[in-house]
Amino acid sequence: MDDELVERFLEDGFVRIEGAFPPRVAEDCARLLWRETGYDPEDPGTWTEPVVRVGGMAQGPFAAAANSPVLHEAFDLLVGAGRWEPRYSLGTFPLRFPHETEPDDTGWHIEGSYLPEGGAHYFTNLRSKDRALLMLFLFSEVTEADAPTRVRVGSHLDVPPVLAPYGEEGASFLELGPLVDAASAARPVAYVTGRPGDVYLCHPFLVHAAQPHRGSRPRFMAQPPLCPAAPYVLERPDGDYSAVEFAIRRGLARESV
Ligand SMILES: O=C(O)CCC(=O)C(=O)O
Repeated sequence: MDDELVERFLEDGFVRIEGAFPPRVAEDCARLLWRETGYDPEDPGTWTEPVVRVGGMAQGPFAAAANSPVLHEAFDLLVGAGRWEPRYSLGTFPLRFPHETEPDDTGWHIEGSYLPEGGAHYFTNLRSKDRALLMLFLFSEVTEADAPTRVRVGSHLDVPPVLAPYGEEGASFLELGPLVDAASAARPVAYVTGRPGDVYLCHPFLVHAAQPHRGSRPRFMAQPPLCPAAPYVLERPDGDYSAVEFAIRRGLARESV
């Protein structure tokens, strides 16, 4: 099972952990998130914006969601034991509401991970500085009708050659967006669907995009990073690469498939 999870992650760039945290915890989180929106869950007339972005949330249920034994085990498998930082808050939350208005944040991209000194936008570099994983936590039932995040399957392998020329300095997610979009355009698309309590663990370079919500049920999700305890290393004399590092090397054709 562990080998299968790692293989799927290497190939697809993500794995879905079903029931990664209890549905009761997801319900508690959703209740706290509704409170942040100021909207009435029972009255769609109050859902005035297509997207409400909620920042960090550190109440107990969010810390519980991020620290289940099954998630910790998966972090060890994908990032390496002792190489990630536990997190006790979650965020940000792009909460999507059924709406006629087109949201302005549906482009294909990878996440920015760190703010360079004096910079205005988040950057990413080939070592994925400051981001061990991209994680997608579901707090509502998400079907294809509920504006699931779109992901390009295997696109994490297209991104290392795009990042390599930028070296250690990296580039902003704004600059990288069109480049990673073009590099991964031929990949098949999958949808981040599932039940409250499911978590998708994604390679930091997985190309993904939001979409407008034309359904009826608000979609509640968090997309926090897992932060590294030690920087990723792409040349290890002992060959002890994590799955994330191994995939970056594979994208650079330093590892055979
Ligand atoms: O809301 C979504 O489905 C994805 C949002 C996203 O990728 C982002 O805000 O960076």
